[in-house]
Amino acid sequence: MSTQLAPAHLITHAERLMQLEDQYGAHNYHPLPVVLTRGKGVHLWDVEGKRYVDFLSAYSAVNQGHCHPRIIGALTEQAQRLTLTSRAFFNDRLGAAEQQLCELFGYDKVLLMNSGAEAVETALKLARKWGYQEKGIAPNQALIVVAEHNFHGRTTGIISFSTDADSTGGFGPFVPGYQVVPYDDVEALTEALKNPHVCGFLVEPIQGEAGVVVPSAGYLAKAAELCRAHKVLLLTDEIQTGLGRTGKLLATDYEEVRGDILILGKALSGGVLPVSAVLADDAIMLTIQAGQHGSTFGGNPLACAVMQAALDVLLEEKLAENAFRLGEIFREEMQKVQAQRPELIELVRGRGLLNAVVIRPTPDGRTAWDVCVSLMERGLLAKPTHGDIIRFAPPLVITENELRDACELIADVLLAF
Ligand code: IF1
Repeated sequence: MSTQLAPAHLITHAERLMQLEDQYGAHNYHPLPVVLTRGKGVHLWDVEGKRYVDFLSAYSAVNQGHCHPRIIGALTEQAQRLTLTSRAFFNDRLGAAEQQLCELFGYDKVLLMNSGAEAVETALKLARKWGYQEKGIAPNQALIVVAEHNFHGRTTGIISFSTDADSTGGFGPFVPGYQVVPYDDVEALTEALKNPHVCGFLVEPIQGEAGVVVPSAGYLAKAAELCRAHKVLLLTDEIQTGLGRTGKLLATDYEEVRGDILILGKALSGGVLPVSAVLADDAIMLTIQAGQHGSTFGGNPLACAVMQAALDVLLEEKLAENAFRLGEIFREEMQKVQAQRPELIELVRGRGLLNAVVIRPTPDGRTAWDVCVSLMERGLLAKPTHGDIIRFAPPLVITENELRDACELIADVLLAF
């Protein structure tokens, strides 16, 4: 049943645009009431011309900043030449892009997909194929271990192992073959991996959606050691934590851990179009042969051109190093605020420029959402997750001055709360 749109002259342009989304768009999100029209670097502008500093970065897809000239240049140049051939034929962009990815991350091969969920699904299929062909697991008996409070995407296959009611409610029946263990729990993981049917352990090095949950030091290294000991593949989902976001090229670099299957997405294209990638060595990647997996747009020339530019920007502008340094300043500034308002701020956590502030509900019931509305009114965009957690993740191109100004703004809002 569609609601009548209010007469245009009675509402603002922004309200009209929000109404259109409400009337004609699915209600699968609850956006903050801001209508954006332009982005550049760390800044976004709304339709009234107000400027904001972006502290969400489209969930870490815009690490390189909005509309980076190098990436947009690559997009527009390639768009005039060739956008899509399908993999039925070769093209002059894919091989070089694959080489750049494999050499940068140190893997034999890469399989390019589009969305993060597609890359996760690809990684799961690879782990199972390897489990049957190389580990000798009986047909259709392969198990993949996952962590509680995981987030790996929204397909029915991936939500089959989600522990989040919103992600799973009403979408059954689910795909079998998964076992959930508590995150950051070595004993539980040790027990689970003893099962000879287990072919893989899929894990986020830092749990993003769960609220930027950083595991104990050594957890990832121990998990990798347990996987090796039990001939289980370690699948590292770096779709959100990778590509400089946590202050290293990959979040697993903090523990010198190398996933047997590395999953990338989001900032792989600098937020310009969907590009995702699954990297693995030959023994794993070659278990999939011609005709056994694919995607119409996977590895298209336009995506390859954009991805190569996005990676160049990441490395040449030293975005991981910037994230590492500025992340320390951010947490230090937020911890000062926490010291002044311990009754409001439960904790501050994160790595690099992937951080979260956990808010306690105020006596009058205000929550992280209300803090985000106040931040928006002051010109900073951030999004709450799970009610009481605010994720702060600006583009990695942010300068120290811009970061310090943002910390001041956030402190003002929190201290006034
Ligand atoms: C939403 C947040 C959620 C991801 C990890 C795979 C994917 C994601 C670690 C799938 C995607 C996005 C999806 C978006 C909100 C955002 C998100 F954590 F980043 F905030 F949901 F948890 N692995 N994360 O974070 O990639 O298919 O979306 O390209 O679905 O609401 P995708």
